[in-house]
Amino acid sequence: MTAPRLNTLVSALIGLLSVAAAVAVGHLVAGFVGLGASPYLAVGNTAIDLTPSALKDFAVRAFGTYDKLALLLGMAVVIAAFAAAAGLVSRRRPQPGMVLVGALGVLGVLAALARPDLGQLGPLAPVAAIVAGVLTFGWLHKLAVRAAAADEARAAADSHAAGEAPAGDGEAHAGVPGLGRRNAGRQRVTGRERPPATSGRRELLLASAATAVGAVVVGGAGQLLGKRVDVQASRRAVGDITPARSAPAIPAGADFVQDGTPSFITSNTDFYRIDTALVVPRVRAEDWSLRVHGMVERELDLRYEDLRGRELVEQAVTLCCVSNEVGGPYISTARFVGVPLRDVLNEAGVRPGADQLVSRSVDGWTCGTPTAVVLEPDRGALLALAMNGEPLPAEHGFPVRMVVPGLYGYVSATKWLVDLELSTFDAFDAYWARRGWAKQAPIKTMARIDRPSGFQRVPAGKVVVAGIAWAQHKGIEAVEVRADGGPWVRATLATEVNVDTWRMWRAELDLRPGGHTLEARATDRTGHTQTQDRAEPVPDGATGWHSVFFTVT
Ligand SMILES: Nc1nc2c(c(=O)[nH]1)N[C@H]1C(S)=C(S)[C@@H](COP(=O)(O)O)O[C@H]1N2
Ligand SMILES: [Mo]
Repeated sequence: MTAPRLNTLVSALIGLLSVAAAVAVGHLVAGFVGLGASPYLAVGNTAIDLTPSALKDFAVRAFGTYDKLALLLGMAVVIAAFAAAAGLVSRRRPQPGMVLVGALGVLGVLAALARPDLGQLGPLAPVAAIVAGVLTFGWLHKLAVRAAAADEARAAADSHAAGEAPAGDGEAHAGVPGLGRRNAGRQRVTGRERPPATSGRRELLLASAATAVGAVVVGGAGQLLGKRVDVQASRRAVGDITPARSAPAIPAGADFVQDGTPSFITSNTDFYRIDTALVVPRVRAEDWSLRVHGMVERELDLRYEDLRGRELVEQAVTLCCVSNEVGGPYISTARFVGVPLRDVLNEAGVRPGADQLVSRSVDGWTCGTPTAVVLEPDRGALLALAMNGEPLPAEHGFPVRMVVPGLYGYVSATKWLVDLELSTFDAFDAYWARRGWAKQAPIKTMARIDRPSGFQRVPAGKVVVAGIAWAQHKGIEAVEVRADGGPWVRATLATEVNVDTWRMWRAELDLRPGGHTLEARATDRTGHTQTQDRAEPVPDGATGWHSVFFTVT
């Protein structure tokens, strides 16, 4: 007797459930060896690293800081489709589906091997996933075939008995629509020779439900285990980090919030976040250490308490991301507390020629900063421990990150920092340099219009225009605005806090009812006025004047 053909719903479901079991078991094992080893997350992280910059820019543009959620959901859809397909090509024999499910798991193994932060145990998680996925597939498939065969036998028995038994509903289908192969006609009341009506289906249904529930429980357990490294407890244990030298209080008049600018200090929850980490790295302060090595006189190995015991300084700094379009949102300001990075490098003794400081995060991300900039006495480069009066939030690099005023984040602001290597620009390309971004990336002088917003309708009369401007480490000299290509009007600048932070501005314009295009441009303290020429963020930051179209009614 040939094996029965499973119906589409059952076969697709077998594929989906086995992949769910695989992902869950992978996640459970990852709970022990590091959540990044979870096949789903490892594949996602590797996808991030392999994604061409252009696509990544698109993702950031389209989804903003939800780009990671978009990736995870997109992957879920693709994997689910693949899983269903694996089931559908196995309507008679389980082997094709088992091979496909195994192949999917191999992707996880490759991804785990490619992750720099997982160590040797990393591939265990996807290997366990493969075993779970393939076994589940074989098991469910066997049960489904048995159920379908029982159905067929029953149908045969029914047609055999047709005409003898009175028509009736019996326990037909047992409330399990779609499971097993549907019989052509209505079920008939059973004859003595008939095989047990629904035991095959019931077994399959139970097994499927058990697999689904098991996947949720097992996956959830992995998630809990993975988070047993309690970063929040470590942050609480760290407590208050008080600087020996506090930054001056932010003066009144440092922003024009009432006119539509952001507040001068960005709260930690509102602070923009950009990084390649799909799971926020979890490093406890008590486990943390920083190795300083490479072209140095003496290697250093610093613990968190070593840094904490030093003279800590506090500075307000505006960070911004090179991937900002003109007028973009990835810019924020915080008060950072930390150790002057210059002091640490001087203790290690930088050898001549080491023009690049390579910093590395616990998840393997790398960043190259000009050594000369970090060593400038008044640059204010920091190994930061705290942000706005609390230990760094996990998303912003707890326990220690770099902050270098005046340079875009990708060449200066390494989060979850664990390694500093003195090297050269010739010898090493950091993460984004390898992907076509410039090795040198000082922040470009820029103005952004925050109010009115694009296509806003504002009442006639004096129109208040407000925004931000930045030229970190140079300082803003002037901001000008104009409407419809008319004469430039000098904006009023808010109180300056320091040259490393943004500067708010406002102006009032008399505008007739109708549509208007506003433009703004900033001039920094070196006398440089930002260029009108439009350039994309790649390779070293967007240029051009921000413009906003709006309507006066
Ligand atoms: N470990 C790590 N650090 C990183 C990154 C990253 O991907 N990984 N991204 C950098 C980039 S591109 C920017 S703009 C800043 C953003 O810092 P924030 O998320 O605290 O705002 O972090 C930098 N530090
Ligand atoms: Mo960035």
